[in-house]
Amino acid sequence: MYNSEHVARRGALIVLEGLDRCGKTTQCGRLVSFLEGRGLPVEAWRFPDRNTAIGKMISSYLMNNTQLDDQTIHLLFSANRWEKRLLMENKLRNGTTLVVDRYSYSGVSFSASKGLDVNWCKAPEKGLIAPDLVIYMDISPEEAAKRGSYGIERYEQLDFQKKVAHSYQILLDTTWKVIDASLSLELIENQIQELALETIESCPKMPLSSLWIGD
Ligand code: Z5A
Ligand code: MG
Repeated sequence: MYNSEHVARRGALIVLEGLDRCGKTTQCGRLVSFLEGRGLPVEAWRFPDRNTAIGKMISSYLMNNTQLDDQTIHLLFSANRWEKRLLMENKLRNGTTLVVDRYSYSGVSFSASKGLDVNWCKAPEKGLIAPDLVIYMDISPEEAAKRGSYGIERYEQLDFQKKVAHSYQILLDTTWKVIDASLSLELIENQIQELALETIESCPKMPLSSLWIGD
């Protein structure tokens, strides 16, 4: 027989966002290791998830091997999140915290930077699970570009990254936690750990909610 003490606490949905090379993947890895070290159930996730059939189409597009119009690739990125929504929900409800490298905000920012309407871009994201914590790793496009030459993937160009930086500012709201991503790895890591622990502690009191419903 379960009583309330035995009901699993839900996990937190923690999302890291920011420009190319701001350090998202590095910090997601460090945060997951830190939380595992504390004995907390946690998994590292990333979007796009290039392992699915849709993810493979996205990957091919990013590597400039296939051409798609802007609307089509936008909807594929969104579908790539939708195909994972139920699994995410189950994991969160079972108490696993998910640390996610890019989410819907990347989807809208990148597509809006190509000139698509922001509200059109948001529409297919509505109803995905709303994050409990969005950390925006703030760095100028010029500073990020100094972190080694850009690779061969689409979007890895300074001019485009400047537009993406502008698009993120349109989405940014007061719930986001903005971190100076030009600081040292350790200083950033400490701030992220603190924010994550606070969120994991407080989020079980809040029900899971949906992204951008009512916008
Ligand atoms: N995209 C989209 O259009 N629509 C969508 O819905 C989604 C994505 C989800 C693939 O993303 C592309 O898809 C992406 C957006 C678009 N295109 N772009 N640009 P991705 O996530 O696969 O991209 P990535 O290859 O992982 O790169 P990244 O995410 O842009 O980089 P990062 O993860 O932020 O940075 P990092 O790999 O952790 O670090 C970069 C380098 O900087 C590395 O050498 C680190 O050692 C160094 N680094 C990190 N932190 C620091 C600090 N604090 N100081 C100094 N050096 C540092
Ligand atoms: Mg990355």
